[in-house]
Amino acid sequence: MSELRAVLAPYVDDVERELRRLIPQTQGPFSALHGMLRYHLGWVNASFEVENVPSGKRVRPALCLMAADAVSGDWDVSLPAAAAIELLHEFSLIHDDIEDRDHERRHRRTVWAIWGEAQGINAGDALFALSQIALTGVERNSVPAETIVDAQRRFNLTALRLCQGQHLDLDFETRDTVTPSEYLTMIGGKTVSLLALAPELGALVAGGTREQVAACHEFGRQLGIAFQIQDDILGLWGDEHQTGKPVGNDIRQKKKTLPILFALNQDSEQAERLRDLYSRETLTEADITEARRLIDAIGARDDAERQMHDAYDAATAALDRLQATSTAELVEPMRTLVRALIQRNA
Ligand code: GRG
Repeated sequence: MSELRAVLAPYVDDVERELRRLIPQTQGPFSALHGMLRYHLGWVNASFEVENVPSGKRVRPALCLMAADAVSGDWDVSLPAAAAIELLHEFSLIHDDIEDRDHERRHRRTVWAIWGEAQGINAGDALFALSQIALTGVERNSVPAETIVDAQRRFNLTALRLCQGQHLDLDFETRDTVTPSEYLTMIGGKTVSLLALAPELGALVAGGTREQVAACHEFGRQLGIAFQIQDDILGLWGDEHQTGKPVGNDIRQKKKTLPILFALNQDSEQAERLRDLYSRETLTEADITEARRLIDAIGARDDAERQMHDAYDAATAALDRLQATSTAELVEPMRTLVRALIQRNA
């Protein structure tokens, strides 16, 4: 992951500065609420003392700034949009942790696990409100009013898509059968929509043309598809020392990821055996080893890798379209990001 962090590093300090301006440490009746938000962002510990812990990678705000730079040679103008996007992402993680009853995120206890569900929901809502306020900050950079309204519409449409994706994901948990196509619709909302919005909004606010904004959206969309499928591949065949997750964990938890769904939906004896294993209440280590072998033998890994590479290729093609009206030098960071993501093993 460190290579990816290196690609994102040039943007991270500016993003952090903007985020810290939006969520300052305060005294008085609301200091604990701000403390919860600052805890989630990785700036303080649960006692609200300053502590440097691994925060999110800040992929989305970096993408926003890369796209702004690509169309205008200046990413400063889109900084409020980059912060807004990160806050929307961070808010969705707080609520996601509550909905999934997850006690840990980024190797730390989740907000709701420390302060309870009601305060967790409220802290998430505060971040959502702050994300909207953050976006209006582009006003100080003389962005035209109609562009701000357009940006707000795209921002909230994306928030809606996140809810739609989350709705499907929650629904899938209670269903016996889900098709790969349904899965791709779900990730289109839950993961891909925000990764598509990030460069789209960066380009829009920086004054990009309609074609440039569309190329940036498509770049982020394809990158998001590839990113999620790669996660699914790493979840099954990644090196546990690199991913930090035990081999076979996705199967143990009976997750419905793309390769697993591909295998479960085949019409063969091997798929029948896999469906039988997946219908069990709990899976033994031997069951997990057998399930992994079956998923591979059915061709699910090849299928997922093909779809991942197709998406990375489509992301690169979108960059070629962007470069037609920009310069190679300004588009290069986005190409470097694609290369770093393809090589990631965690
Ligand atoms: C927008 C009103 C509104 C509600 C949100 C809870 C919810 C509805 C949606 C869930 C969205 C969600 C949690 C998607 C997961 C996306 C994902 C791939 C997260 C991991 O992204 P990374 O790897 O994480 O960039 P870091 O930790 O680096 O930030």
